[in-house]
Amino acid sequence: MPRRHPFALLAVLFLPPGPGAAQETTPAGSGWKSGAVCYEIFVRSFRDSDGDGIGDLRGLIEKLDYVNDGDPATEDDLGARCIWLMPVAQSPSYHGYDVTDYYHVERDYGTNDDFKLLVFEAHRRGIRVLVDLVLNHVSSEHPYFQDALLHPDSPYRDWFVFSPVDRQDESPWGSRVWHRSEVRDEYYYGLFWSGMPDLNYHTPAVREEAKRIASFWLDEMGVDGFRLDAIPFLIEEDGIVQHAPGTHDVLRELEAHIRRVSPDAFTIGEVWDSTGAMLSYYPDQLDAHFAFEVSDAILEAVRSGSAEGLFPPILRLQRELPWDRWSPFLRNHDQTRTMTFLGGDVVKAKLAAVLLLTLPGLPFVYYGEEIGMTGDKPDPRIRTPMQWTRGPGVGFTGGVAWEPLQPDSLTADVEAEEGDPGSLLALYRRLIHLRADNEALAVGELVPLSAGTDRVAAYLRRIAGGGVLVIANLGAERVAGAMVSSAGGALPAGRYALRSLDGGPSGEPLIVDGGGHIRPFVPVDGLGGFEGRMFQLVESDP
Ligand SMILES: [Ca+2]
Ligand SMILES: [Ca+2]
Ligand SMILES: [Ca+2]
Repeated sequence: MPRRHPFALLAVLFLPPGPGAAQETTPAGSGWKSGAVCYEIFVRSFRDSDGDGIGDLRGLIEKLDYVNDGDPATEDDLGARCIWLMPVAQSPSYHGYDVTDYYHVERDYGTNDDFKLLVFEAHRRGIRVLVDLVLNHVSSEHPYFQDALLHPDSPYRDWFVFSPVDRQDESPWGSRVWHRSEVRDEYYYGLFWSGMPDLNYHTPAVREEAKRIASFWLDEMGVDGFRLDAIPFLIEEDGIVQHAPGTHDVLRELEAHIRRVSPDAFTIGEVWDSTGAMLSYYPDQLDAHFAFEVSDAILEAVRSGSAEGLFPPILRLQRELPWDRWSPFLRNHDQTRTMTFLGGDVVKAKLAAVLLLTLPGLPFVYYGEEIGMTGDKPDPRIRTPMQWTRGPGVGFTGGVAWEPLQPDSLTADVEAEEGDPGSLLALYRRLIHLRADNEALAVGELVPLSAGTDRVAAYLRRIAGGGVLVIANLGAERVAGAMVSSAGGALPAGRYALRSLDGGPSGEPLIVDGGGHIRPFVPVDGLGGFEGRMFQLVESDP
């Protein structure tokens, strides 16, 4: 369904044709997900266009060519096909997860027209735009909550949950959820903190408002979908505060509404929990969810040097869900950054990228991970300004950055890594473009192989007629001659050449017997510490 962008006509009239103008003016169909990688951006920290030290939408537009220049022939961009913007609606906090006005862009970031221009410029490059939708709660400064707090006869009283007594309940992580009103002798429910009163989704008007907000961003602002925050907590019922049956009903209702408004929209939810808990949100609610267990499994494999726990969570998702309904990632805006988690070892960070971008799912990359930015809690320190160049404002701002830069801004930045084919950034770019163009990496089935040792991860991404073989040394020590083999039914019988996909030498040919077993073979003489190799299987004559 074509969407009208009020800004689009103006932009067509007055802007020079962009790099992607000939390619696609509006992203088409759901086929975009095949081979796609999405990029999570914190607008406040990405690029400041006016020198006030705060990243903004105009700044993000300036950097869209970095994300994807819209030209499939160039590979000096990241090549992401979608961006998830952390909250962009008005909010009193730096992070934006407590909204005061769902219908206006945060002043620090720009105007609604700036946002529409961003969407136009993103679409011109084939980039889809997802925005964070925070529906569990509002800011305690939201006018509706203020009205409900001040006036017992407010029409918004039942949009929130009040109690005449302190009910002493605790959140699943042990914090107080009832907060004393400063206005009257009563308490209100706010799962995360007193500044974020929960909306009451038992109230039909609240559910209608959530739909109106979704419609506004889809129709008026032109977005391609949403990342939905903290969805397990939407409804409280019978003392259940997460994964309550009513929460699933609310999501079904909301998703059906989004489908009606925009059939091609993509929705992905945050269920920061076990895979089992996450699977309760299928098949008929949001499109996809972040696979936290997969994230942990990849990083743990790299950190521990053992493949033992790597495949089970991925195989479970593969059994239960289509590949485009779950998203692996390394770290997000709530977690210690990958480089810090891996002890500052860039070789390990490279291996983690190889695993993330050669395993199944629809992967997400948090901004800055691709240049190896560091960062640990508290939260503002894992959301620091993007490091574009060397120098005082690191190309992020001409003023003073809203949050002090990381110490590693002296050593890790886009400009320096762009000039180095051996950099982490160069690797991310190669892997993302490779995934975009390689059917097996995009949609192939994961088939774990035996490598005779947990220190080596070996797997196929199988498609009809072959696929891709990945072999990775998870340890620091060189591994010589890892012997790879498989159970039956791995591949059709035959002989396959191993054509390198990573610029390294070809591998030894692979032979599959009549039972589909890969006969034990040594694909490469040796693998350096934390080295991963990728090969295209090419069926050849015996
Ligand atoms: Ca600014
Ligand atoms: Ca390109
Ligand atoms: Ca709630």
